[in-house]
Amino acid sequence: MRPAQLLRSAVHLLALPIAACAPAARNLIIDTDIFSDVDDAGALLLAATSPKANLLAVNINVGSTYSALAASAILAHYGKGDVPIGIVRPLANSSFFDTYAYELGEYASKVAYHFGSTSSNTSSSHQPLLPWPPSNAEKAADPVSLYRSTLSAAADSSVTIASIGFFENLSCLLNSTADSISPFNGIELIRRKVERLVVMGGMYPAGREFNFFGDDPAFAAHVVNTWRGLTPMVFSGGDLGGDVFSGTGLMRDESLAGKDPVREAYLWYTYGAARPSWDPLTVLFAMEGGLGDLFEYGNEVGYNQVFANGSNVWVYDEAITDQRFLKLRVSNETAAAELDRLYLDGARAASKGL
Ligand SMILES: *[C@@H]1O[C@H](CO)[C@@H](O)[C@H](O)[C@H]1NC(C)=O
Ligand SMILES: *[C@@H]1O[C@H](CO)[C@@H](O)[C@H](O)[C@H]1NC(C)=O
Ligand SMILES: *[C@@H]1O[C@H](CO)[C@@H](O)[C@H](O)[C@H]1NC(C)=O
Ligand SMILES: *[C@@H]1O[C@H](CO)[C@@H](O)[C@H](O)[C@H]1NC(C)=O
Ligand SMILES: *[C@@H]1O[C@H](CO)[C@@H](O)[C@H](O)[C@H]1NC(C)=O
Ligand SMILES: CC(=O)N[C@H]1CO[C@H](CO)[C@@H](O)[C@@H]1O
Repeated sequence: MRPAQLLRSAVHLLALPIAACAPAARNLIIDTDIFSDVDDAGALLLAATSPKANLLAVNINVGSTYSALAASAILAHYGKGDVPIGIVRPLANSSFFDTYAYELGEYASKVAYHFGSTSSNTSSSHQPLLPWPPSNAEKAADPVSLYRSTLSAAADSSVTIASIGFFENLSCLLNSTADSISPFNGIELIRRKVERLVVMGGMYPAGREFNFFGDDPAFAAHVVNTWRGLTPMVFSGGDLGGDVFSGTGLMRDESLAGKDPVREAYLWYTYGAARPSWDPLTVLFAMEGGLGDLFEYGNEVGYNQVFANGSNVWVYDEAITDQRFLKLRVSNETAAAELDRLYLDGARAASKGL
């Protein structure tokens, strides 16, 4: 991108959202692959504890019973045990193991087990929605039904969807037809109810990233390419969060030892090392009315094209002005420090029963 373009885009953005009287809390649906990386747990902590988010639903796009129970235990710990959870079928008792580096440990089943029991020793008085044993995961909703009912019940143009994993559920939502939940098909529901889609996936302005190719890349391509023109879309790429290492503040706070599910999840997964922040940064952006202090946009015009092989490229088309990709406006240290502050604030408030 030419520098002049960048400058124009920065000026344009300053004028945009901050003045627009944002509601106290944004309606948010999170679509997560909480399983193979712990940053989904950090993202759920943020969404569950931020006053800026009104978490309406969490959909899980990996079919592990532990993922459903872990998400449920995390939400319940932060006082959001009543937020409905959907998960893809079929389910299996599958756990993620140390596959390509020592640092990447299993955490979902441990969170599910240690924080999902009814005799949970957390300080929260809220019972998890889906407590241990894993068979309780079958009680989670069907993701497409959960999307349809949540969107139907929401005010028009009021819902932000943050996609921080794979795309099968969103693809199914797009393909869904009128039913007993709503007379509108998926595309009409999205057009009416969704304010914008915020996607963690891809590389900007071009490249190849796990969330687009890691499952079936055809679903990513279907969602991103079909969504064009339905609502604004904002993309947070592998390049954005990959260099922002967070979680150490939470892991080092001994006063939370054994008490906070996300703190323990980070320790079980990274053995104390900070972790890239793809999903937390994406959710942080999604909860903001505007750009907030950490972000700027990397483009002014054009759209994201995703190929069937999971690669993506930004197409600079002057006619399309409702898609953006994010860049950090601050250093990676500043962004990581802000995430660490928010994790700690949320975890400490929950541990005090606030
Ligand atoms: C998971 O394991 C439990 C026993 O802990 C069993 O009852 C359940 O059927 C298993 N679920 C699946 C999907 O294999
Ligand atoms: C949705 O429909 C498109 C074709 O319109 C298809 O390519 C895609 O696989 C469908 N999604 C799912 C999840 O079946
Ligand atoms: C910032 O980026 C540098 C270079 O990639 C990296 O070594 C460092 O760990 C990062 N710091 C944080 C706090 O993310
Ligand atoms: C909570 O207590 C149970 C048994 O009472 C124990 O197995 C579990 O490890 C504890 N959880 C944590 C996170 O310390
Ligand atoms: C993916 O497909 C696109 C379009 O066909 C192509 O340009 C690109 O080279 C492919 N990428 C890979 C990694 O195969
Ligand atoms: C179905 C589909 O829906 N895709 C996955 C996401 O959720 C649906 C249920 O709505 C599962 O059947 C799919 O496996």
